[in-house]
Amino acid sequence: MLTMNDVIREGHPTLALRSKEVELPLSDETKQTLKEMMEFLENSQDPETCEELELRAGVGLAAPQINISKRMTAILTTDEEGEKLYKLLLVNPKIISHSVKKVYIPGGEGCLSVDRETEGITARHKKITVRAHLYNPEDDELKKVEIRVSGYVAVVLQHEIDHLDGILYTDKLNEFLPDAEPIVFPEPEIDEEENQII
Ligand code: UDB
Ligand code: ZN
Repeated sequence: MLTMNDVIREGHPTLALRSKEVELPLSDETKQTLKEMMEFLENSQDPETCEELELRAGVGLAAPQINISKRMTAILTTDEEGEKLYKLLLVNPKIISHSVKKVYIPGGEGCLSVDRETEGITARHKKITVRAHLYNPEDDELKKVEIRVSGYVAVVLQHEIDHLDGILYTDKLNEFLPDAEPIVFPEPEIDEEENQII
């Protein structure tokens, strides 16, 4: 099981390398790593496991962050509306096209591999199309996919693909981004009667 002890931090040389393409078919060891990466994100988002293992609630993890310099990443997040779930294990992902429009997360990004507070925002393409191999641990199938995402999910994916290229968000901090728009996270609607989120 992966914990925060397995996550290497800013300054570790592996984080600055361009990771290597994963050879296909996937080895059993690589499949195991991919499963563990997703399990880490699931554990980190489970309030009890998160507290017990002292994890940070993660939405994405790239293999180089656990010191494996291979082009693969796990994503576990919803879109900014909280409507669609993205649970993806991607191998050799590549951005094949992107919008001209840019976005940023208003509060700045953060990273499981960065332990300090940072100031500034990071420009990302608003929409991207990614070609990759998608691994499904349930049926042990690997299939070619083209994934088109926008907004928050596109930001997460670009953050992870940057890790595969040895780039941290701290390499791309800006005070202002006049040509980019902030991503809007909708306020959760509160039901006055029950005091519950609809
Ligand atoms: C994260 N998590 O996992 F809006 F429920 C960040 C950390 C660094 C703060 C743990 C995160 O943004 N969680 C989150 C955000 C929400 C709602 C919610 C949980 N990453 C992944 C990472 O470091 N991958 O390498 C940082 C993100 C910042 C922007 C994209 C990835
Ligand atoms: Zn990161």
